[in-house]
Amino acid sequence: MSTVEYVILGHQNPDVDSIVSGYLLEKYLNNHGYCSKFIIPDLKIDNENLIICRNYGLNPSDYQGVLPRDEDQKYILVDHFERDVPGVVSGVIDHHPTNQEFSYSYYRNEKASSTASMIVKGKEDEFTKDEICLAVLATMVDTVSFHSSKTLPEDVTWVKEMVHRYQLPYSQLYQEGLCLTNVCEPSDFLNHGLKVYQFGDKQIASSSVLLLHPDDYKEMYPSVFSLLQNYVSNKELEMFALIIHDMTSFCSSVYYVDATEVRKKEFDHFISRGSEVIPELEKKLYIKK
Ligand SMILES: [Mn+2]
Repeated sequence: MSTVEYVILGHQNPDVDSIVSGYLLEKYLNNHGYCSKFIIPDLKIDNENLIICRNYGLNPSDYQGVLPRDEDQKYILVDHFERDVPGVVSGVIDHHPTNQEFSYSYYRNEKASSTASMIVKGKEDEFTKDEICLAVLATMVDTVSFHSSKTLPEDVTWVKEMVHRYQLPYSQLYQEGLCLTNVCEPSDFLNHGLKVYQFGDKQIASSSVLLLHPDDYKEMYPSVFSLLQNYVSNKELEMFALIIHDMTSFCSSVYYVDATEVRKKEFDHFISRGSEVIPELEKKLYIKK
């Protein structure tokens, strides 16, 4: 039997917010008398996310491990609200509001700039300066330094307050938040920020890249699209959404790829995958059914 009361999980292919949230929630719960353990079951953690976390004193590799096999094991999901686990999901802390209803014992899913800020905000005194810096870092990265439409004004105010109170290196954190993608080959477009979403019996996948000048990569696009179409067929997906953010104009393009065609849609702002692209696709999938 497992001795851990709660296993904390970030989403698959965890980003900075998932990693930081898992780490901070473990600390918080254990300081409050629970026995919780943050585990990253992914065999591989995205290199950019590894580097950025390590630069701020958190080594994600320390949390990689195998999930307990106990079918009574309780799980808390951070930064996502749904997941197949070898036990029971009993809690969720997330910032991807959905209309779906769940029967988890604890469910908190609200509009927020990051899950990490939800965990820390209002409880700052329970965290160290370094931990607060990590929560600010996760917020900068998740909102692309406040350029994402999911940025909440009150979270900008909160970050400014934390920077002031704890003398955090704001311009450095701002740069980190822009997270330009290092694209060298077509597969980088497929793999960067790759996430798979399950809606009923249908699956869609999505990736996103952040480029200073997307037009510089135009020659690579035909091979990128054929790669994505192969991926859609092989994985039997309904759709793949490739999101390209232009980090000069802060506009985005989405390429909707299915087995037969590629459609492009341009947006006049920096779109959020979690609160714009995916919900729109989810609606379409349900209408189709
Ligand atoms: Mn997040």
